[in-house]
Amino acid sequence: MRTSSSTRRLHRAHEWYAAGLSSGVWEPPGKKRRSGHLKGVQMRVSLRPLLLGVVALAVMFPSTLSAQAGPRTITTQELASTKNGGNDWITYGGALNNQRYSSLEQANTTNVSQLKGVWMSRLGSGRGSKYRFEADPLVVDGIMYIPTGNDDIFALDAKTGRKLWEWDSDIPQVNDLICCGWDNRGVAVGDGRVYTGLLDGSFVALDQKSGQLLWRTQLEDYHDGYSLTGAYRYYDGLVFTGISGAEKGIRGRMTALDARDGHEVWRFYTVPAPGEIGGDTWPAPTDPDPEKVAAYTHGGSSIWQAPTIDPELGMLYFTTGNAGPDYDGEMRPGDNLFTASFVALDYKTGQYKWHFQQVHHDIWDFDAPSPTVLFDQMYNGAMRKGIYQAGKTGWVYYLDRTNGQPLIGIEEKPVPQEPRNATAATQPYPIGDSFMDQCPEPLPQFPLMGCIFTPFWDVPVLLRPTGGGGSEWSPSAYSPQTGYSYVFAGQTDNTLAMRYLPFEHGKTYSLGASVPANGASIKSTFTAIDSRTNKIAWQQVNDGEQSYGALATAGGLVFKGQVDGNLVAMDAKTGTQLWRFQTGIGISAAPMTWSDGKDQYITVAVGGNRGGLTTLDGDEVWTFSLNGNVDEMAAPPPIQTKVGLTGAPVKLGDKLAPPQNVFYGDHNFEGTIYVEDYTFTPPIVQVPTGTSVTWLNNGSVAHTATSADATWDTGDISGGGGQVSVTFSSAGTFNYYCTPHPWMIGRVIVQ
Ligand SMILES: [Cu+2]
Repeated sequence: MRTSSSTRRLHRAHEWYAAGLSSGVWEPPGKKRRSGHLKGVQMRVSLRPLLLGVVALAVMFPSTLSAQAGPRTITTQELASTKNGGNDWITYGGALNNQRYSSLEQANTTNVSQLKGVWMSRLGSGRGSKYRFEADPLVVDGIMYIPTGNDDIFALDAKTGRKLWEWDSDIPQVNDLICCGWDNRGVAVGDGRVYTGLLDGSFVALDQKSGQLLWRTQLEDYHDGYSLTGAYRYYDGLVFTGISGAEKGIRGRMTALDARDGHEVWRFYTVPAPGEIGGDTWPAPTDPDPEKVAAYTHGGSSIWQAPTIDPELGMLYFTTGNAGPDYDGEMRPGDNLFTASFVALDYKTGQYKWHFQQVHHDIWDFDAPSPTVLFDQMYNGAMRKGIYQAGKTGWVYYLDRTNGQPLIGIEEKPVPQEPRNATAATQPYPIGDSFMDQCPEPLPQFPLMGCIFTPFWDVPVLLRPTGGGGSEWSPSAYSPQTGYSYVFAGQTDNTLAMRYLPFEHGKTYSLGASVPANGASIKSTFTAIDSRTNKIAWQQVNDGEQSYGALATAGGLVFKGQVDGNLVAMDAKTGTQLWRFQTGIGISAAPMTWSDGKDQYITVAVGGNRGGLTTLDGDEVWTFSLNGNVDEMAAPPPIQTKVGLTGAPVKLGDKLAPPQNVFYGDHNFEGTIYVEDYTFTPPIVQVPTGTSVTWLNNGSVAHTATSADATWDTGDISGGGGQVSVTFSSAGTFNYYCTPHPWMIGRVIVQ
């Protein structure tokens, strides 16, 4: 039985800002009411009658009539016949094909410059640096369903942002086994229920009308490293979910649950056992090394996304994450199916249909987290059923979804070898253009560098792309109007080296080391790739981290939310920017669009935790239309455009969190800063006045820790275990560097 956390509820307040409130009267996020949600909202409205515009007046008589009559039930027939978003947005990505394409065209290239905010609603959930706000909402008959990074589910009146119900997940707040931020990328609806996976490894169904919990199925125990961080799909009486945790020693799978009661109907392991299809791409059971024999049991292959479904072919499609352990291939010689792969299954039975592996024996964290997209296109005079996915490699892979064969051509080519990391002899190279530059810019501290598929072992190699580059989980959009795929990429350099860690149950199982490439530029691309040729139609190169999610419309537009807080609209044919709106907090979610039958609306979740020099807490949902009258907000602090010192300081006793733990596993900071060639770990520490801080040099050459204000200097600390301590007797913030290697930087905050 669930118990409600009353303490946390006290801090939860649904805040709401009506149309007509200009940015001048917008209240800062810190001001929270402690009254009940609905009461607070109604009070706010009645206190501000003069500020309310025409649209806001509708809020005083909330349009809950549809809710009282019961929300419309999404049926399998409607899902099967929906090819793109229309008045409603009934499933993740707008349709089972995940195209993120809407037939709405009221907002178009001629008038999009007039778009303005209609409402902004603060959900009072999922605020804080550990969370991400990455979901696009569903809209059914004017009711919006959206999850937050804490897996709390909200139903909002889509025209006003007013809350109709909230389901509080009450997931455990102490869970350091979630890989990449607390998030939920989108719920599913169908048969009168709302479905979602939770970070604690369970899956739930709620009553679509009331938000009441109907059933809960525990897929796995989160203490074992499993979490559900994806988006979810309902179809034909089944709900489909992947599972994450490849960095924590899990074995990935796709699971189908019965939508009525949550019992498991089938499961498909994305890491096959010996004797199963693909089982021979992992070490054999006869291998003399027991660690290798066991490799498949924690072989990773997370599924980060909602699958796509072709109702006519009866197939379900998804792509998979990296092999476990990341970066260390010596424990798992072989191609390691079905990691970093497309997989097609019979959706009713989970039976294997076909697969296509993007990266053999991945050692670079080149998993495939962006969602698959189904589309139809002419090739050589014939209409073909296609599927594509934008990879972390920086290529789009266009395949025939009936059989997994390339539509344009993908060549296996020999790649550089590193026998100690058991590298694959060849890798697939799609014919056409990559949507990013696949080679790093030189940095003085890294004599070893290389373009895509360059291997590494014990010495850090500067690489592009790596795990954060190419297309991240960011959903692309596909426009049948242009035939273009709109894809995102991080164009950032990173370093990789292998560091062995044995598998330990319930611990980080990611054996690479990543030395910060201080001074490297952080750039990203947004590219229209022509699905007929896999060539670039147009491309933008931007400063800062990649954005997360696109929307294409029949109005000839492409929308994207940016980490700098802007929602932008572009001409889908040319990429010309036609409209921009500053929401005030970074955006890490895909926009979507819907209509009340009269006006077209654009909605986006604004979460803000990415790409900024400071942590921006966000829990806002913004909705726009041509009739809106809410103005832009002030811009947030500038986004980071160079790799350097960022993030929260590590205090005495704190665990070294990723990426600081890449060399040192699950160590705590106890006053010792580890020096390597060429990095300080942790880079930013905070200690009380009077603390003695020790620099321990595990590198091979001498380094120093030299205060930038010349108040202290360790002098040379010899490699191979030399150490020097400095006692900080007065408060201050000390930036320091290594004299012979000035790109090595750190900070000591004394309080
Ligand atoms: Cu140095």
